Amino acid sequence: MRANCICKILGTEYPLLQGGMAWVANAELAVAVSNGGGLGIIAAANTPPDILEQEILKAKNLTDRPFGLNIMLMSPTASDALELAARHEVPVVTTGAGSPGRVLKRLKPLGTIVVPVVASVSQARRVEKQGADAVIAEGMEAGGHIGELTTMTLVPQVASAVRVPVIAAGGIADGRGVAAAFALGAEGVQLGTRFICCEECTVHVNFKNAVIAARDRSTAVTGLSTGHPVRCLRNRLTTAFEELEGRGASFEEIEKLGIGKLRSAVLDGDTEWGSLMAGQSAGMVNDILPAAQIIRNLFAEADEVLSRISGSEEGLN
Ligand code: TUI
Repeated sequence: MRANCICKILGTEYPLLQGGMAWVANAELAVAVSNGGGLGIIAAANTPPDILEQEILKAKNLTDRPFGLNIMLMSPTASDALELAARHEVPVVTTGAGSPGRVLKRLKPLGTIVVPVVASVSQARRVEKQGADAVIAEGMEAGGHIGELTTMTLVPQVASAVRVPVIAAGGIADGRGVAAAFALGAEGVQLGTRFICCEECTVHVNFKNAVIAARDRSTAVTGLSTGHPVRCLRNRLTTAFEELEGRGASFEEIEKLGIGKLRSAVLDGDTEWGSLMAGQSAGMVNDILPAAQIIRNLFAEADEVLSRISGSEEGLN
């Protein structure tokens, strides 16, 4: 697969971004992905501004290549992250979990590339009007906070609705997924779960092993009743959520159960009660490799797939 317009927009070798995973996507991971030819991303999430600033400076020190910052718009620290992106001239900003109007207003005049995650056609249309450089259409196969539509249905509908380039996310972990995303009209891909299992990712080894052990039906979506659906690997925490939601517990009681659980999964390796946010593609992740090798393999395999299905002597008919 050749460099394309996404590579030009992002300044990368491959049309690939790493997902902005809260607690997981730190400078180490972002640098590994950027040095491997993709766009590494630091997740601002709820990180205190002084610590986030150190991560940005660390990434600047460790790579000459572009990297990005993901701003989670529901976070109380989103405004601080926005100001840090402006002050440190972070080349690319992705946004998630909300409407990125103020991010676009603040950063577009500075020349920052802004790429919002969208979960519907109407959100894609709106951010295009507001000046987004591209959109990431994320299907509900993804891990963490998700929308309703699948990648298979969302990506082509978004691609038909907007003129800006579309990047597909959700459910992609190998070259077959990359090829499929391009077939659906995407010009780039974003992967999160696959990069949890790269050598440079600093999450607790128990979390990595849980992703590797995951099979096709190992994830569950909780929080549908509170309007905050989140996909995680099944464990005692997701069972407890299901039990609370099943008996119609209050919003507060359900939300309270999740507090601090992502941190305990990522830092302490608590696979029983921690929030193991991961996508359905966990079932396809079977090894831990350097980020650069993951990226090379993805695009080599995508090329093989595309030539197999387009160039075979039998053809498709
Ligand atoms: O944001 C994500 N995934 C996330 S954020 C996160 S942090 C968290 N921690 C604890 C509990 C809950 C979350 C974990 N995973 N993905 C991007 C994404 N954005 N998915 C869906 C959306 C989205 C939703 C609504 C994008 C735009 C949107 O717009 C609303 C509006 O008003 O337009």
